Amino acid sequence: MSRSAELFERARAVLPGGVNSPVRAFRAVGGTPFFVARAQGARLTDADGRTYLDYVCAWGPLILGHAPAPVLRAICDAAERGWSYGAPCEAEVELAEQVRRRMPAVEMVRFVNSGTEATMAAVRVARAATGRDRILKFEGCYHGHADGFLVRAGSGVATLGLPDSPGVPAALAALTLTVPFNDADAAADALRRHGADVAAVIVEPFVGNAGFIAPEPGFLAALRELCDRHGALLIFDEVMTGFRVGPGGAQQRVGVRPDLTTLGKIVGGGMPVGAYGGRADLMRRVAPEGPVYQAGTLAGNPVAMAAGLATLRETERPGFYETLERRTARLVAGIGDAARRHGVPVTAGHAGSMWGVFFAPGPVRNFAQARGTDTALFARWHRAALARGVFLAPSAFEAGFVSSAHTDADIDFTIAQLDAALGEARAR
Ligand code: KE4
Repeated sequence: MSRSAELFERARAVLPGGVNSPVRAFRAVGGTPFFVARAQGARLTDADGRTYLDYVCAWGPLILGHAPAPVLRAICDAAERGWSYGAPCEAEVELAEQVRRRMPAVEMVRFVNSGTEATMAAVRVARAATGRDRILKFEGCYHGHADGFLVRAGSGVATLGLPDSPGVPAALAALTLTVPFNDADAAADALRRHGADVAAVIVEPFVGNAGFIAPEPGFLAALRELCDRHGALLIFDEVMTGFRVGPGGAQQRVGVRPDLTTLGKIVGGGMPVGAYGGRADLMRRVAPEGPVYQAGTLAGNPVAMAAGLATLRETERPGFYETLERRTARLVAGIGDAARRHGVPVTAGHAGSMWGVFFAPGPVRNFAQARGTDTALFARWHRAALARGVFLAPSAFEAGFVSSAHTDADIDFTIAQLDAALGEARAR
């Protein structure tokens, strides 16, 4: 028995499913998850000494790859000054100023410990500001595991094929309206019927939790216009896209200004950080300046702030995003070419260094179409890729990522391995 298998057996005795987050259990792709012993750059090494080129990148935070020297140094320097103060420190202010500089729509920001906390709090602010209770989300979008969002959600909810989640009161779920992504007419119709009660429309501007699905031209601008027409607030959930699809996130890439933005992942450089922010008039409602309560023992943690600051600083190097986007485009094109050579229908796309592959002729413009793709082939491809040393997200309903640690040689190697893996997967 491998060391990972031994660890997984031990883990399942004390951790539900043997993991601390469902998607890590490989339920959708089969096989036993490997346990990581160490990680460096673009590679993970498991407990049995096997190494993998990593395209999960901790589900998005590691845009610089694993343990980049500047971030490691910042973490160590910060930790030597103590690692939890329970009182404000300069790093919190610095990171907030960096976020505002990169995303001018985020006039004020509050740091929390996860993307889930960020979206929970952003919706609370929207409900307080509008006096309304309903929210509108899009099928297949995942905004964390707060009750109101576990309605036709993506990511692990979709991966495990869960209809929604037990434990969410029907009365609460009823406050969440859902319509298909990329369907502005459906959103308009929902707001025509319920607009007077809708506090906010929350959207992943580029979907990464139903697989990768890009917004069609005009879709996000239409949501902006609909929110203005119905007095609802527009929340861009940029936990995944923030600082990933471009220096200023999706809102800069598509030129649509949300009222509130949620962040996570990259903003903490892989340490536990989430953030919500936006219009100052809305954020000034947050305690202690206003009455909307939200708090957190470890919020603004100095080591996490240092990791976020060092990460954002590295992404400002000349050509950083251009190089990432070029390598990602090459990877996605290589996968598409391989699939066509194998006679496998494929729909592949990317935005910046966030990418995804569906085995279907396409287009895949929403979650229903994503669910109609060949997820069984994806699962076989995942396993064959893993055996060849390439770690893809263990679900067709997740996105992939490229980091600045992935070299052109890594991309070439990956294309060759994924080509062979697809040939094997198709043959089965
Ligand atoms: P966290 O609470 O996991 O930090 O963030 C929730 C969240 C909110 N919004 C978006 C757009 C997200 O992608 C996420 C979390 N993403 C998943 C990956 N699909 C996290 C991975 C996991 O659940 O283990």
